[in-house]
Formats: sequence, C-alpha cells, structure tokens
Amino acid sequence: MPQNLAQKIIAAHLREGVAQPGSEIALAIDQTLTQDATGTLAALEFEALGLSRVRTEVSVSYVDHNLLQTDFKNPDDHRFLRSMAARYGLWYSPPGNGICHQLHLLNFGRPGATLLGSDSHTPHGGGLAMLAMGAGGLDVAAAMAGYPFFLSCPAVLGVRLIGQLSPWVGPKDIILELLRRLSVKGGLGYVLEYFGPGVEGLSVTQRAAICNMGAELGATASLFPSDGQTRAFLEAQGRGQVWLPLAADAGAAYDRVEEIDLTGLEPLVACPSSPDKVRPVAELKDVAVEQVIVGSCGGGAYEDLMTLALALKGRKLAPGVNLYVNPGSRQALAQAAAASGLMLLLEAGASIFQSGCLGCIGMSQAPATGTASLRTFPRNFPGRSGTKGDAVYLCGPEVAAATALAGHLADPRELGPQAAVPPAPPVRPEALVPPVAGGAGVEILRGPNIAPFPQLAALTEDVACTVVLKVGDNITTDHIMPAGSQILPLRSNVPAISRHVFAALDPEFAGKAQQSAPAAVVGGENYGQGSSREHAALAPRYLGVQVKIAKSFARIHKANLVNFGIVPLVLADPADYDWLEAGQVVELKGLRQAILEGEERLTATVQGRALPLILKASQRDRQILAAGGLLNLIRSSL
Ligand code: MIC
Ligand code: SF4
Repeated sequence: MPQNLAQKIIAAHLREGVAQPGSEIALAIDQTLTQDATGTLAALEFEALGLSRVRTEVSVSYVDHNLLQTDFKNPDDHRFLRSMAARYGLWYSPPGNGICHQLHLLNFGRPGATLLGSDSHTPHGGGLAMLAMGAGGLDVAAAMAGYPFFLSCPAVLGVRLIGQLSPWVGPKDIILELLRRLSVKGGLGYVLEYFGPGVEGLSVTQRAAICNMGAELGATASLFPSDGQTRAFLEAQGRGQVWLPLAADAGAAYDRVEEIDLTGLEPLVACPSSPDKVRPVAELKDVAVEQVIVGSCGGGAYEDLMTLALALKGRKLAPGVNLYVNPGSRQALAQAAAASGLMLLLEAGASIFQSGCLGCIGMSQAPATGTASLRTFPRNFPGRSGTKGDAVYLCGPEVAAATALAGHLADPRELGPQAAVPPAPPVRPEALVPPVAGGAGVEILRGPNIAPFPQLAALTEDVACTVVLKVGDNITTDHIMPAGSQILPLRSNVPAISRHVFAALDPEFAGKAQQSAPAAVVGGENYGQGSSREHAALAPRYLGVQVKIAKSFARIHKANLVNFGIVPLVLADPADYDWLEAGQVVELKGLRQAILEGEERLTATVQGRALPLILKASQRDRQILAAGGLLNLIRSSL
C-alpha cells in the first residue's frame, strides 16, 4: 500500500496501538522543546519523575516568552531553567536569542523526526518534514523522560498546492486562505500534509510559516516533504548531514483533499478577533491602523524582515504609525543586518526590539485604546494584546509594509514591482548553551516565586458539581487562563496564577469555584482552542473544577484536562447546552467506576432532569482521571 508522509513517520515511531484515525496510539519522541512560560512547570514535572538526565536525542529549554523584567519573577525563572538544563542534560537558549520555533527549525529540526513541544506552534517544524506536535508540559516532561506520547491517531488532510505565488503574496496568505475555508476547528483530528507541484517553489521558512498557523486550524500537525529546498536550508545552516529525501509514495491516498491554486491567491488579512475571520485586504482599505508589528514565531524570520525592509526602501512610515520589528531570532536579525535590511528598517522609521514573543503574548506593545493594530502574528484572540476591546488584524510582511506606509490597511500590490529577498548571508551568532556532562552536581536555582507543584486528590466515586460558569463556542485558553505581562510571571506559582482564571469573562470566577467546589464549567464547540498552556487545566483544577461539559473540545486542552484530573464530558445532544446554566448541580453517581469500566455513555442528573454525556477516553486516560491526574498515576507506579 502506498503511504503518505504522515503515515510513514507515524509508522516509524509507533510504539503502541494501531495507526488508524481515531484510535489511541503511542509515538516515540525524538526531540522536545519547552519555552519559559510553560517550561517552568514542565521542569518541575520532569524533576518529579526522578530521573538524572533526559532520554531524548535532543531536548531544548528556550527562554522567549517572559522577557520583561519588571521584578525578580521572570529573571528568577530564567535562572531556574538554566540550572535545570545544566543539571538534566538539555540545551538552553537564553533570553534574547530568539523564539523557540524559529530556533528549533534553524538548529535542531531534521526530516523524519518527531518533535514534541510545550507550545501549540511546535508544528512549525513541519516545514522540515518532521512530525512536530504541541502538547501540555506534563506530556513533554514524560517525553523528556523517554516515555512515548499518547494521542488519538490523526487522519491526514492532503493540501494540494498548484501554481505559483504572485508578487506581494506570501505563505501567510496560503494559510489564511485555509483558515478562511476551514475555520478554527476545521483541522481538528487531522495532520495537514502539503503536496503537489506548488510545493517545490516554497522555501523551508515559508513552509514553516504555513505549518505554524496550522495550529490555528486545530490540527495535530502540518507537514511538508523533504526535498531540494530542505537540503539547501540545512546546508546553509551547516547541517547538511541530517538531510534525507522524504515524501509521500506515488499514488498515496489522503482522508480528504483541499486544493489551493497559489496563482489565484491575493493578499489576505484576518480580522478581529479570530484567525479565521479572513478577508482580502483590498476590501478593508478604510481601516485606519496606528500600530504595525512584524515578528513572532510565524512571521519574524530573515525572509519576513527582508520582505518588510525592501518594501520600505527609500520610503517613510505614514505619520502617526508605529512600526515595531521583533526579530524571530538573533540569527534573523544578524542576517538582516548583514544584508543591509536593518539599515532600511531604521531609515524608514521602524523600532527594533529584541528577539522574542513580546507583543504576541501581551508582553509589552499593547495598542492604544480604540485603535487597530496589524501584526504578522499567528493569533488575535480578544484581549491577548493586553488592551481590553482590542482590534488586532493578522497578515504577512507584505501587507504589513504597505499598511505602515499608508496608515490604513493597504494592498501591497499597489507598491509597484517587488524586490527579491537576497539569499541569507552566512552569519549565525547563536547563543545556545550545549548540555554539559556530569550535571548531577549542579545546584537548581529556585526563586521565591516558584511554588511547589500542588497535590491533587484522586477522583471520588460520586460527584456532584455546581456549574460556576457557562461560556460559548471557540473559547480559547487565553479566555480560560489569560497571559500578558501581569499574569505570565506567575506561571511557576499555581496558587497565585489561579486567581486569574476566566478573569475577563467573570472576575469572580476563582472565588466562586473555590466556594462551590467541586465545580463544573459548561462550554460550546471547540472548547479550549489555542495554546498548549496546561495552566488552563491545572489552575481551574486547583480551584476545585472537577468536570467540564462542552459540545466539543480542542485536542491539546482536552489532553491537559485529563492530565490534571478534570473529566472532559461531551454533550450527547448539543441541544442540552441551551438549558444548562450557572448555579445548577450536575450529579454523576458512580462516576469513578463508570470511567474505570470504560463506559462511553454516562448520564448525569441536573435538577431531576437526565443529561446524557459522552466520555471519549482511552483506557490510559481513564486511569489518569481516576488517579486524579497523570503525576499521581506515575508516582503510584514508581
Ligand atoms: C501562545 O501563542 O498562545 C503561547 C503563549 O505561545 C502558548 C504557550 C503559553 O501559553 O505559554 C502556546 O501557543 O501554546
Ligand atoms: Fe510566542 Fe506568539 Fe509564537 Fe506563541 S504564537 S510562541 S506567543 S510568538
């Protein structure tokens, strides 16, 4: 049987299960990445597993999210991560060196490997033909310890690319076109595999930018084949020896196919406040924009910086526009400098920031009240920029340049002929710290903000939960556990960060949940989309949330709920959503036994009324739920 590329990589890493869409499989993980905002918990979790060293081909601890140092908390966390890396055999990437996904692609990614990262944009690595997936920190800690990663085997959605991109149209427009067609839940349960004659002309950087935002479709991963472009990229990085050709077999089938004609694509923009609210920029020219930011894991590469710089060449920003540039990596900044792009940016009036996530996660760069901001970032969920009622638009560097020059959303095709980006100059000033031998004696440096991991109780036989909050469709983890410069520094302190759960939707949530524990939350479709942050599961659990009931769940969040012992229940009849409300008590008699016996259909009683529910969970998930979380289960088995 001819195989597609996803099937090949899955088969080569299969440790348990049968690789059929929807059935649980366990995959061996070759590489892991963590970043500081999720990495402190992952590090504490790894520590709790009691090993002396990581058991992967390579594991990297990046610092890129919590860069502001307004007090001791973030720098303490960085120091903690550096000492953990030295102790347990990880690479360490210090603050300012760049964003995890950009750096991992440049320095470690290799075709055919598996990568698990505690960040939802880990699929960025698919640009190098690796099966790269986002997961909660605990799953990544387990992978660092050599355990396989358990997931529901994805189906494969083939995206056939034909034609060629026109001038001023870029990779962001390809993925925005897919988001327009499929929506933020359209990729759920799929790996997106790109194939067809349009693939050849795309560079690895462009491919990675497309894979990056596959996360916004809810996909498990995204993949490109490994070909001449891949080889050229790896050779330029001095890593030609890891190259190998990889592609789907001739005649391989896909579970579903979408076709995109690149020639017909035009510059697109995602409107506030969801990445799938996509429209041609040509229709939005009346939107005034005061802030433009080029950067992020999916929009801050050398090619992005140079596309911007060359478009600005000899021109000036429109009056009143602030243009910020956040290089995706120190390397990208150095290369743009060596190619004279940095000078062009400065001359046009851009401000250059350090490499890191910055405004993408609300770590500074918040827009002014009532003004629109245009960003080459992957996400624009409400309030994520740090400003309440924000209006954030997403685009590629081409639209960003045209808009910065016009002061309103503008079509880059009106800028005249587009200059080609020169090949990246061969400069690589990385500051990566390699693992050291004999880390056992290294002291772990813990700041006062790093709280011990909370103890979670096992599931009780009967459960009666009070519904504390009812929310709508597509609730993001940014709604559940907000980020931003005030809250992110609390990532290594669960009791402190839990005060902010659902803060924007119900400022009283934390108190109410604690008072009425055990508590329940009711949600709509695609509950928990967005980031991989496990705090969106652990912090509610800490407050006493025991059950979440929704029309459907996003993949990573559902796995995180299970890992921290919150039972994720799906409404058997979505119409029941309408009569559920806050204050009701959901009674589940014999829940623990039903879970352990593998029951898929459960019936709760809510004010005398039967509520049919579905628990889609593997036998392993069920044991985790009964134990009150994965750490409890692992501890009891040691
Ligand atoms: C994001 O883009 O939402 C983040 C911040 O990178 C998160 C991780 C986090 O919350 O720490 C993600 O994508 O998983
Ligand atoms: Fe950082 Fe933004 Fe990328 Fe998340 S999406 S890793 S916050 S740059």
